Amino acid sequence: MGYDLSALKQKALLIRKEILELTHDAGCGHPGGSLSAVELLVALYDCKLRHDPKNPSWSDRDMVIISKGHVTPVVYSVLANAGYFSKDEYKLYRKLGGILQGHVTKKTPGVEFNTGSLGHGLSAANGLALGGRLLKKDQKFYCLMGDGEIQEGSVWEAAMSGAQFKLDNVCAIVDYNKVQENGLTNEIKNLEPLKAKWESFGWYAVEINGHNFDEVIKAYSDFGKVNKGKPYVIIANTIKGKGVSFMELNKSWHGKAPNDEQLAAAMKELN
Ligand SMILES: Cc1ncc(C[n+]2csc(CCOP(=O)(O)OP(=O)(O)O)c2C)c(N)n1
Repeated sequence: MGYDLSALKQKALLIRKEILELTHDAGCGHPGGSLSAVELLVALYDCKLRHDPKNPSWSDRDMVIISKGHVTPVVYSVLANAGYFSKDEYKLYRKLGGILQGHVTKKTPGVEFNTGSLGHGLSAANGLALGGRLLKKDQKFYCLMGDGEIQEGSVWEAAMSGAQFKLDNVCAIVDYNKVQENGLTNEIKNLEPLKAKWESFGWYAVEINGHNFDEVIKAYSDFGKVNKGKPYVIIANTIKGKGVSFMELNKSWHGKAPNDEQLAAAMKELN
């Protein structure tokens, strides 16, 4: 899979700035878990996904389910930069009547499934993947989840189903940023040993640094090649709030917007 690393890094920087601007301008939103997922989504949309932003309902497209549906700043920025809709829509982010709601909905071109209530996306991805198989389509189905989210039992029911039905067209991505809404994930409900846990549920698991484009792209590139008969999970070690020092690993930036001064400080740091 050929790619231009410096262009990807530039894109990631732009997305980080837009995450901060979107939340600042709306006065609310979720910057922490958006900043941790930047490289995961940029690499997916730019290097791996079979999609057509001008024709979001193309019947042969790969599908991405954003199961951690609160991270709309990163999702909307990635989709707008891919060409799904105009950045003019940013003005109506989190406003009634706009297409960019606070949690992902199918009002937004490029969004496949409404979420916000955590723990449902993997089941949706499984169902879509079974449908794709029945229709004999060569589609792939991705599902982005948070580490706090996967403490939910419904995720592990879906994990069992994925293995039972041998859904090797499903790729789960765990944004393992170590922090959930109220504290450190492994202090609230320890996930370790996480890779072994997915493997014991019958998945092909890889663990990577989710901010390193080379590792992220290699993980996507291996999906579909190495996991015959098994669903595939990428456990991506990331940092909540990545790129803005005062937000990094700080639970208070889970769901809070930067004010004018904080935005200026964050932009200065990113620049
Ligand atoms: C079923 C459900 N319970 C609780 C919430 C409230 N909630 C929103 S985000 C969040 C924390 C999620 O943590 P994590 O999955 O680690 O997300 P990230 O750190 O990647 O933002 C919680 C508890 C919810 N949206 N859905």
